[in-house]
Amino acid sequence: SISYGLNGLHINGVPELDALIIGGGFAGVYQLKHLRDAGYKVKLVESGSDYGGVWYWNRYPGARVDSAIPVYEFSDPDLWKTWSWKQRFPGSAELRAYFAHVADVWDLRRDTEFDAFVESAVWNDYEAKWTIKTRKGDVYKAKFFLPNTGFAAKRYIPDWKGIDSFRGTFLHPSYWPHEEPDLRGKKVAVIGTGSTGIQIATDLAPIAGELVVFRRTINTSMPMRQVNYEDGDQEIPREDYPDFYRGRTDSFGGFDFNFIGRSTFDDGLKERLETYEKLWASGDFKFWLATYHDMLSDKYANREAYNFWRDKTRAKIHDPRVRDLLAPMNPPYSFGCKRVSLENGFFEIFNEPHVHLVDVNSTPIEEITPRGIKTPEKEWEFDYIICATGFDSLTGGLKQIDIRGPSGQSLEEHWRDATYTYLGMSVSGFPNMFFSYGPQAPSPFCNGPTCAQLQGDWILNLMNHMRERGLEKVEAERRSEKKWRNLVVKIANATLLPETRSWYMGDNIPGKPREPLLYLGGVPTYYKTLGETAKNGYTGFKLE
Ligand code: N01
Repeated sequence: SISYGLNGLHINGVPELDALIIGGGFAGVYQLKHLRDAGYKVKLVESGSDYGGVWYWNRYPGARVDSAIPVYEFSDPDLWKTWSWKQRFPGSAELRAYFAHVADVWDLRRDTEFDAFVESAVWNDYEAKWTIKTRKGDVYKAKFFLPNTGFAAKRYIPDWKGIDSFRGTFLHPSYWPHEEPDLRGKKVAVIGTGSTGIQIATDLAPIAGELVVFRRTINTSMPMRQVNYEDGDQEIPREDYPDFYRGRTDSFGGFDFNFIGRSTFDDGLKERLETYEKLWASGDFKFWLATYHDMLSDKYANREAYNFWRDKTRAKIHDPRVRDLLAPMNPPYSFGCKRVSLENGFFEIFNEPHVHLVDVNSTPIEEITPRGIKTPEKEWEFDYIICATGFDSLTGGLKQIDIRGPSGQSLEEHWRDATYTYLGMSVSGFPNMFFSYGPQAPSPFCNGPTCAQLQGDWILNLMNHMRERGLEKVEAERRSEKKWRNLVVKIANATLLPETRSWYMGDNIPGKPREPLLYLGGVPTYYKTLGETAKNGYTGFKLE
């Protein structure tokens, strides 16, 4: 039966959509607003109870973005003219407030379904539509399936013996309880020193009774240089915002800065140190992504950067053992080839007598016990174990949904041995499906809102192109995704990244294929490639 419900056309009770979007983060909400404005019937489905994406989930103490304002927001004047930030690097609660503002200004709620985890999406070739089902039993049909699951939708907890036996509270930071646990005076373990682990440890050190950080690999964190804004005060004048936002796609990382046009050893020692000092003092990711252009590709240039970081960092740490563990004289991997984090006093916490550092390389976690954590050295007792061990990044969030194309093959099967995408947004055998901030795009090397906008605009333009021509189906050709994968690998191999074990290479998840998971050609080249593909009638795709 066909009926028109409050929300439009339903066939046999199933809502018929032009597009179903997964995810209430930057990419998802951008697409909801712009697809709807273009006249498409769209629904956004989100497993959380509100907008924010990673910022909805990551509520742990110290959770804070490490891209500065105003780069980390949408470019729409309707939003920034009516919004003022309190800090240069806002915390997760302020980011959620921003998302609520976006939802109001863009009137998003009427087309959003929360608390709905999409568990399957199956393509029906006869209807040229996806059938999408949520865990709570809702079913949708949509011409386009746009899973914006982001890069961190699937948490990773190592398979330690005894986790269930622990009598205290065991937490993964991305699923932090909405009712804030009171950690004052408690014995707390933080396992992992990625961006999450260092933020939590820094925030908990002043309040915990005892804090033990279990670390495996160094984190080459750099000073964040937080700034508190007075009322309405912002980093740059608002009249400059339009130019500022236009400039984001000219920057390698989608920021407001770029690598400098010189190699490390073009400068003599004195000039080089001056340059490093200047980058260091400005905070942000400048010492990583606004430095000499050969830093990530030349091992001598890279070592020079590491030495500078090392000396600055060692000077902050009193205990020689801790100093050697957190900032060793020789780097265990190339600087910047694992995610660099921004810190606000992380290294100094180890100068406090109640904060301890355990090196899991020499004293591994043998098991979680009812009382705490057992290493070969001793059994540590804890009230809380915070497992900041990261995510099955980039591919995990997509592979955990049962997505099946016309052949019946699932995405998980298609990607079992190696990831294939075309343009980091589409996959052969999966028509009318586009994801953003996923594998083989600049994703983790691109500021989130920049990527959400440029990929969202490209998807919308493609949908418009098809609508104008009465086309029903678009699918990446197999040879285009093979070529794209080869390009992604080739670019990565011209850098030092593949030599380092990191989640950029899939190394953090046991059994995950080892491969470069991101496009390292930079945002300007990626943006140009997307533009050229569109201009030439969407080369590399079959359109019917
Ligand atoms: O996760 P991670 P994350 N035994 O994978 C360790 C973004 N983010 O949640 O390095 C012991 O980086 C692991 O050790 P190693 C950002 O893009 C942004 O911290 O693999 N330790 C590592 O130290 C970031 O990169 C923000 O040797 C184990 C840690 O756990 C991404 O999210 C804030 C272990 C995992 O670090 C993920 O960050 C937070 C084991 N068996 C996150 N397994 C901001 O914007 C893993 N580890 C600031």
